[in-house]
This record gives sequence, C-alpha cells and structure tokens, in this order.
Amino acid sequence: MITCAAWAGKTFGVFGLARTGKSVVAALVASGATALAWDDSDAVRTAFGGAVTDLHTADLSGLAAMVVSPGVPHDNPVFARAVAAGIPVIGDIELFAQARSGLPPHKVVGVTGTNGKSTTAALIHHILASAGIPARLGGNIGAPILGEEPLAAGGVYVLELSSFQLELTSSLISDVAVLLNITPDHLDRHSTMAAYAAAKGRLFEMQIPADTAIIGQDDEPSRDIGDVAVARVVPISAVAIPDEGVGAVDGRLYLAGEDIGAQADWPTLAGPHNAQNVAAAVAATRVLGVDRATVLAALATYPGLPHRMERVRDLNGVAFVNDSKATNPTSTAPALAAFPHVHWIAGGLAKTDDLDACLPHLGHVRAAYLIGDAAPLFAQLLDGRVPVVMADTLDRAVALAAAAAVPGDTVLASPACASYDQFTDYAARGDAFKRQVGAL
Ligand code: UMA
Ligand code: ADP
Repeated sequence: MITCAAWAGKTFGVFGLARTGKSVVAALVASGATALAWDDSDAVRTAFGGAVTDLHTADLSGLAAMVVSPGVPHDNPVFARAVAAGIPVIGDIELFAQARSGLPPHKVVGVTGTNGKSTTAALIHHILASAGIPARLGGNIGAPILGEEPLAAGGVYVLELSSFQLELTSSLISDVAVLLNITPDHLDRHSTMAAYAAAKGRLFEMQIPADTAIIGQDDEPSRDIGDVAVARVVPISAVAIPDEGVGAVDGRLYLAGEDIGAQADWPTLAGPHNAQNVAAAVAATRVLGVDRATVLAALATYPGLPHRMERVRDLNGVAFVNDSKATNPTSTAPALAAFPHVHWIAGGLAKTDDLDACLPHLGHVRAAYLIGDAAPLFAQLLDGRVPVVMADTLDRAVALAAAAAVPGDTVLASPACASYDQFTDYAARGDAFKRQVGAL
C-alpha cells in the first residue's frame, strides 16, 4: 500500500466505497489520517463493513479534502457541498501525486485515450518488466494505485488514467504522458466532445518542461492537444510514419522512419488499433531507456488482457471471442474487421446514437444478436444491412449465435455499449460470456 506522512492527523471525506474508495480509506488510515467514508448505496455501505458518515449532511468544514471515486457523477450534491465548504474535491490519483515525494526516486507514465488505454499501459508494464525495470501497473485498469506496494528506487509506475480520474487530479507530473486517441465516449458525463478532450488534455497541462508527451496523430481532437508545454513531443500513428515518432504502415512499425518490425510477429497485438497501442508503448519505453532489442522481444511475448479480443474457445470449427471491453462503436469496429464471418453479439447501454464506426465492417457480419437497452436502437440502425436477431439477454444471444454458426465463423461478443443495464461492469459481462460458452 502507498502511504503519505503528510496526511497524518488530517481528516478526509471519502465518497464512493467500491474499489477506489476502499483503497483510499486503507491508505489514509495507514498514514495516520481519519477517513469519513460514505457511499450512496446501502448494499455497498453494508459490504464495506466499517464506520460510515453521511457526507450529504455532515459538517465538511475543516476536512483536508473530499476524495471522490471516478464513477460518481459531478451532479452528485457532494461536489457542491464540498465546494461550498471550501475544501478541494480530488481523486485517488491526486492522493498518489501527493504521496510521491515520500516514495523512493521513481518515474510515472500516465496513459490516457478513449480506447487502448489498458492494452497500452499493460504493454508498457510488460516491456519494462522484460527489461528488468521494477514497475507497477495501476489506475483505471482496475487496480487502484494506492493499493499497490511502493517500488524500490528506479521503479516506474504505469498509470492508466480515465477522463473521470483526470478531472479529479491537479498535480500529477507524468515523466511520460501518453494520449492514444479521442473519439466520442462518456458524453453523458462530459456533455461535449470539447469538455471530454479538455479532461484528457489535463494530463499534459500538469507536466513540466523536462517531461515527454506522446500524442496520437490519427484524430483531430488528439492532434489539437499537440501544442503542449514540454520539450519533447513524440507523435504516434497507426497509419503513417510520423517524423521522429513511431508509426505503422501496412503492418510494419517504424521508429523515426526506420523499420523496426512486423506486427505479424506479435500475436496478441494484431490489427490497426493495436498498431497505435504498440507505437505508443514503444515510444514510451524507448524514452525510458529500454533498448530496441528488448522492446521488440517483449512485443512478441505480450500475453494480452482478458475481455479484449480474447479467444475463449474453438468448438466444432467456430471461434468464440470475448471482446466485452469494447464499450463504444469505435472500439468494436476493429474487432468486426478482424474476423471474416462474424456472429456479432452487441448491445447494452448505448453511449452514442449511431454505429457509424462499425458500418464499414458490416460485410463481415453474418447476423447481429442484440441484447439490452440498445437492442431497439441498434435494430433500427442495422435494418436492411445485416440480419438482426432480438436476443434480449446474453445467454440467449450465445445460444442462438452458437446454433447458427458454421465452421470458420466467429461468435464475437463486442457489444459497442456499456454493460450497466444488465451487468455490474464489462468484466462481469465478459465472465458471463465465457461461462456460457464454456457450457455449450
Ligand atoms: N456512488 C455513489 N453515488 C453516486 C455514484 C456512485 O455513492 O452518485 C458509489 C457507488 O455506489 C459505488 C461507487 O460510488 O459503490 C462507484 O465508484 P466507481 O464507479 O468509481 O467504482 P470503482 O470500483 O472505484 O472503479 C473505479 C473506476 N470506475 C469508473 O470510472 C466508473 C474503474 O474503471 C477503475 O478500474 C477503478 O476505479 C480503479 O481505478 C472502470 C471503468 O469503467 C473499469 N472506467 C471507465 C472506462 O474505462 O471507460 C472510465
Ligand atoms: P481502454 O482501456 O481504453 O478501454 P482497452 O485496451 O481495454 O482500452 O481496449 C478496449 C477495446 O478497444 C478492445 O477490445 C479493442 O477492441 C479496442 N481498442 C483497443 N485499442 C484501441 C485503439 N488504439 N483504438 C481503437 N480501439 C481500440
């Protein structure tokens, strides 16, 4: 666990008691601070087990800060109450930033972007580990960073950072900051693309001149962030060879214009979306001093992450692929493109009112099996383009798709939607898919 002497004797509000909140309470208490903990859900408060304080009614004056979980929307009254009481509203990443001065000398890599954050952060961590550099992987990937053990001197903390976390962070200086891409997502929370892009841009605003910014060039909102105040900006692209940056063309990757290898040699990193992730990870680890041969060898041994194009089972010549982490149309598009004959399980809580990013790849889709809230909307959007089956639930979708698939086909769960209408999160949805496929 990461603790901080400066928190001792202070009192903090901790709002939200799921993964983030629990790690925050533990780190504060272990540092000698008092944590006034609250969660709006009765069930979560009960599961938490410890003492709770209703932060909607408690006197907040004198608190050192209100530490809010990233999933709590900003219209929750706790934000206005904290502001009215004159106390800062922060997140667990800001607490980590505060704790850094007490940690042995280290570096931080911050990774953000709409899609590919987890893959890129995990790949950077894997390359560093392959190079023998002590490293920790935490943040939005599902491992709150305060819950991790501190690293010895010379270590690197690799943080996956969501826009929600960045909005609650004001002093995280990333030695290397990575922005992969910005496409429409989370617009229920951020209301406009400009506001969403601004949240991601904070990662670079917090940097100092000695730091490095690695910035995706393949979409306009990301390119717009390129004008940052650091000495070194490394451009990355999945489709072009940027001068002095890392980019891909026709399945080959180039570092400052020099050919460094073929994607075909990196089995878990196929597809143009992964070319972007690899470019970012190569750029980041080269900046951190890992030699080229070690980087290349590590790309070939990267094991991949669950719920991202995860091949679950081959049954009678039919492949079953769990891509539950694809929670918006842009992240589903590369999955549809990757397989020639797809029985596509899609739906859940829609994040956009279109499927535009997926439309170019519908030629690969034999049928769409629609589940959850978005099923009627998606049925309308796909009408006349591919056969549509209203499956309603994931288990029916798996059964119907498996019955229809013939050898050579792929049953792909890549929902292009959030999961919260039917599951606790994308991982629970992916686990359910794997269980149902296992039972076929
Ligand atoms: N809550 C309230 N009041 C509210 C809203 C929520 O009390 O008005 C409570 C809920 O009852 C719940 C807690 O707040 O107990 C939820 O907090 P949370 O959603 O932040 O849950 P955590 O388990 O702490 O997970 C968070 C991230 N969740 C979100 O950003 C939504 C996790 O990212 C992250 O892995 C984890 O911290 C550790 O850093 C998940 C995610 O979906 C994977 N992220 C989004 C994404 O990747 O697209 C951004
Ligand atoms: P994040 O952590 O940002 O949600 P992940 O690495 O978990 O991203 O990948 C989620 C899904 O997004 C994957 O299943 C894949 O289909 C898609 N994806 C991954 N990387 C990219 C990228 N660079 N651009 C677009 N889509 C991507």
